[in-house]
Amino acid sequence: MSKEPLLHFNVLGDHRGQLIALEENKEIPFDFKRVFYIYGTQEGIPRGQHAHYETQQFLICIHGSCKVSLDDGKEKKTYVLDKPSIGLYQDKMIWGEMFDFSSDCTLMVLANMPYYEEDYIRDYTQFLKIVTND
Ligand code: T46
Repeated sequence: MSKEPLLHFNVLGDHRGQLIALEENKEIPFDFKRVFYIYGTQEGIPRGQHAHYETQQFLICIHGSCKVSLDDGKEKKTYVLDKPSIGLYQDKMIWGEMFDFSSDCTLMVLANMPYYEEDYIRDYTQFLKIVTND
């Protein structure tokens, strides 16, 4: 993985509490066209387990915690998302898996494209073939 994907946001806090603002092409490194969030993930169940041809994603755990592994076909790294002040960039053609969800976890995802199932690579062997030009 070339660039550090884990980003720490500026927290605008005062005596009332905290606020984090995310803008396209500033804190989030792309224009976003879609927001979705997953929650209520059952214990021991992983999610994701796919890559995208073109979709870039930015993952923020806005409540609770989870882990995310990012794999470019050569190297796999795991990140802990356990506060709303950090976010993880998942570039296109990076295999992502989300796991170890706390029962109260809400994982919000910003994406640069609308949802297209055709953009998903859900087979790891196929993913490896593509990234290694095999
Ligand atoms: C990711 C993790 C965190 C839609 O209709 N629209 C959407 O925008 C999305 C993301 C999904 N769907 C449908 C497709 C499936 O019928 O919702 C169903 C569940 O999707 P999926 O099995 O891909 O869910 P997860 O939790 O394994 O993965 C999702 C995202 O797909 C993925 O990109 O990063 O959440």
